[in-house]
Amino acid sequence: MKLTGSQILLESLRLEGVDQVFGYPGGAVINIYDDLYDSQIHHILTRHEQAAVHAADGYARTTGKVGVVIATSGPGATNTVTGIATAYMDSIPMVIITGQVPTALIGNDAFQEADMCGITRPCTKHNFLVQDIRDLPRMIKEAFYIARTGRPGPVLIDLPKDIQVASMKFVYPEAVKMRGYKPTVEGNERQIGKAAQMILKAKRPVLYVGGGATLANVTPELLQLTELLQVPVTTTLMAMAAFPGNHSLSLGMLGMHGTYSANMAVTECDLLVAVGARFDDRVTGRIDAFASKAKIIQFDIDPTSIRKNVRVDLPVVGDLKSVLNSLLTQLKGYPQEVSDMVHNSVNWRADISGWKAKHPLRYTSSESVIKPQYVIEKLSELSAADAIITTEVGQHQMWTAQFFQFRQPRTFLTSGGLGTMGYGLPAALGAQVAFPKRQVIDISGDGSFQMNSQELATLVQYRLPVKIAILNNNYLGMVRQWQQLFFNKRYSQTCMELPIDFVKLAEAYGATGLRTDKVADVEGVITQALEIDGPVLMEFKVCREENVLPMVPAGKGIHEMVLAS
Ligand SMILES: Cc1ncc(C[n+]2csc(CCOP(=O)(O)OP(=O)(O)O)c2C)c(N)n1
Repeated sequence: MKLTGSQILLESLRLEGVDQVFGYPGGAVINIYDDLYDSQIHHILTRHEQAAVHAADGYARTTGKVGVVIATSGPGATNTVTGIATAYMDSIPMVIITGQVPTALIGNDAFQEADMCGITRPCTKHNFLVQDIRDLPRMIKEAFYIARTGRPGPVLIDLPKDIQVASMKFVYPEAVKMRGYKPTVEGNERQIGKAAQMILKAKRPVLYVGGGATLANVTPELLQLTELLQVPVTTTLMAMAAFPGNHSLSLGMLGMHGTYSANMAVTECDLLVAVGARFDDRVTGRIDAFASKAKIIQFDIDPTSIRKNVRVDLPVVGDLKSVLNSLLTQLKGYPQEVSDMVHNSVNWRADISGWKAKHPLRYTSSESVIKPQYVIEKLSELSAADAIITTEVGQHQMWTAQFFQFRQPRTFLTSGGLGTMGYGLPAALGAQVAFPKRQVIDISGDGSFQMNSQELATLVQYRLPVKIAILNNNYLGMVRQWQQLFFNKRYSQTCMELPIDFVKLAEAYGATGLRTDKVADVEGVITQALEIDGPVLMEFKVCREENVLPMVPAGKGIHEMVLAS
């Protein structure tokens, strides 16, 4: 039987196991939307294409599946770019389908034409312009394969309108044959053996865990490794939920707003084992001071991430699951050496306990004004163990990383690489679509919330009970903090004085709004919000000039922290 291009697309999505897509229609995808009308695939209509991409991203981060987006040509497609770049920087598997003007008009400045392959080349793992319907099934197959294998990432398929309406006999390829794309799966056993020997000799080791650990689902292996070797673990922002924050060997986050103990441990360690982490500049601070006393082992699926930012003594390229399992097997072959190593690193763990006790994460609490950190502690305390937390970008994001205790993998969704304000609400939407029964909470600043607040409408339309906690300081707080510390308090364009009534805004969309400026009410507001069976916006009027500390000033080593007094 012959199928049209748009039918082929939907049938291929079905064969890839896709039952949920996010998108926004338009002339250049109207045929796809017409076929969607009869299809079993669920579609969520967001209010903005950027939000559709973040929603698919949130869906992908919580489920581990490939998120799928459909947008029309021209402005619809260009609206997806921030979402695509966000997913690209955080290695999130996604397939974005954009409509395109008919092939004969491409390059003619046709109505609603944009060169999406050109525009997204630097922010996609790969992209395809379909110029012949006979290529369509293969390109879709390859797009999903590329998105989910190796280091995952977004793949774009630009689909001209004439190809959506053309038809042919449909056969979906069974296998992918791509020359030049060979995602490494198994790590080299000899290299892993060398890593095991280096680890067994270490006296002051640290595991430095990044977002790759979440993507590879290696929380159980990390727990085994740390418990076998009694090695302390620090995570990046992206990996906060990949290792339980309440574990006695957890150091919390490292880097610019990391804990004192994590930053000191990395500075003083003799062996740093990086697991799916890319040595981002927010993590390393001044490179020459970063782990300068240590040998570095780097485990990563992506060969181009190896030695990109720092010198590495031993690289191991491979899927983290297989690499860590083979490392564990090898280590278990040396029980005496393992126990010697644990014994030899006793003083190291004592040093670390000392650092933790000397400078725990802290803030000055207040009876009269709500401290943002307090709200986050309460959210952490009152929410379910499997609650999914998203954030926007700014101070509230860092306070969430510092004061929320994450207990399970894939429960913390945040834009780590690109740092996209407006990410959290649509990502929460996508997570709630994936898990309708779990608590999903977006922790937001007043500035970031206004970047995609229109998605309140989507929450209400689809009855998605996302809870939003706005820590309202009437400032673009994180920028204000820098202006305070480094620009002599010249608060240029960071004050949002307009008294927006967020409660009324929530109500205008048909959601519930709650507000407080009283410390004593914080707990009650959160409890009430979590009990309400629908979307709720909580506005907490917080201390306006609170700062995120510790902080490593730009250009300093991570041991040169400004600490909370
Ligand atoms: C789309 C986008 N524009 C600008 C920035 C730069 N930026 C980073 S944090 C920040 C302030 C965020 O303010 P708010 O959302 O109110 O959160 P707060 O820092 O007050 O918690 C800005 C403007 C950004 N990260 N993303």
